[in-house]
Amino acid sequence: QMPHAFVSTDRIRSLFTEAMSQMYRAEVPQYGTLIELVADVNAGCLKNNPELRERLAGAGELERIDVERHGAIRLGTAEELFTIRRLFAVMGMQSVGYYDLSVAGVPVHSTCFRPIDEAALNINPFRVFTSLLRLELIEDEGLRSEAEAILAKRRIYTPRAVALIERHEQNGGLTEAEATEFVAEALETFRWHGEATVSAETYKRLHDAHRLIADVVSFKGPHINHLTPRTLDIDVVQARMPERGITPKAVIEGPPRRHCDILLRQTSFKALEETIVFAGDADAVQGTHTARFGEIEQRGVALTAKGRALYDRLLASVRGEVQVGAGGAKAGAYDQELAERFKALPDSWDELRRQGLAFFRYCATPAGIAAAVNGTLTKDPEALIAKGYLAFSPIVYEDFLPVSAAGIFQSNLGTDQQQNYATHSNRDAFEAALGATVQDELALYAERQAASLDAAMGALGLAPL
Ligand code: OOG
Ligand code: NI
Repeated sequence: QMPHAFVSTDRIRSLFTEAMSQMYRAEVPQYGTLIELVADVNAGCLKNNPELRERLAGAGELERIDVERHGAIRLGTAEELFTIRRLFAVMGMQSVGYYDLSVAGVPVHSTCFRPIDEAALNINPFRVFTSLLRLELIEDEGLRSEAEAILAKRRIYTPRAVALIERHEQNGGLTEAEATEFVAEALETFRWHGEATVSAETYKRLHDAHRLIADVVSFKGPHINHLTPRTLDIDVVQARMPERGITPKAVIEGPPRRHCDILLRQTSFKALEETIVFAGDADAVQGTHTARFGEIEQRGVALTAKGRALYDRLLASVRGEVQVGAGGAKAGAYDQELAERFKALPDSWDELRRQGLAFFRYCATPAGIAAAVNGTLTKDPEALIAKGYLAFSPIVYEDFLPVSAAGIFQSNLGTDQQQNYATHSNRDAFEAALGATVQDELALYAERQAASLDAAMGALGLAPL
């Protein structure tokens, strides 16, 4: 029997990424301007840094530099989250990591939907930061049940999108024609609707409870609220945004600029104020809503639990010392303090590796393979590295950072003010809604590192460690 002519989930993800990018550029022209600035800066970096160009070309990354790396949506109900998991599965994306944003004053918890295996990440690493509103954090009971009732009525997926998700689940894939249709149908969920589903009065009450609650509850669907291309020099893009009439947030989130990039650095431009029309009376009442923005990211090596603990400690110490205020006060002092304190984290690939602070991919070198032909080699990886028989390169961090995400949220809720206060996270409720457990990102990096080392040892004629 002929195998089904299914297209790969990687291809569906690529088609979807492209369609979403086109849609968002048309909806938010300032995002198009940001993309142009990023492309200019990336081109300049590659021109001035042949070594970087060569490294990216070697990793097969040059053609994909300008492809978006992530986007974000905010969902309102458990059912919506349950279905989004199935929708993203059609594109080869799974839930990785649990982020509790309530600790930063944002009433959501979140996960990242992304490809997990290395080949899929190389083809298209697109991921979506997906948040679920925590209605239980609305204090006013009346408002809470009103919000629940409004959300219960909406249908954010087209019937055809749901049918195609089911077909994918039953048949194990989609044909090319089905995939094309699926992408168009799935895109509808992410589209912006300027017509609110609530009256001006209801919107105001939701907004007064939290701006984010108004954003999630007042509309027909979970509009994509930003897309994020990758930049090769985030500091330059941040500095040059105003030249193009774009207002960046006050500080770049994440680690400071370093020789060896770690984790994730990101910054965004402020959400736009857009005209909306409220539901209700015959006379359409107009208002404005701010939700949609643009962001850029620069990724570095994934840190181990030990490295991450050091990162978290250093970042917390900076934030304890300098709090960036509303309107960006003290941003300069924050940046300086960040650079200063992070000197405690080694800034060489070899030190990061030796101290077990970051994850690396190992491979046998041609010299090592040649030497293995002539005799048995030592099994000690450090000795093999010293001889030049075993090489290593950083594994890129593919996930998000909760403190940074909170900063991005805050900035786009109209303030750069950093807040730090604590409540309870509720991972069990999140996973119950999702209908699956979220995968542990550290375990995924550790597996990739171990698999690369086993393969490298095999290539050197040695049994796995
Ligand atoms: C998501 C904000 C977080 C990131 O890159 O950390 C985020 C949102 O505003 O919905 O996108
Ligand atoms: Ni983002």
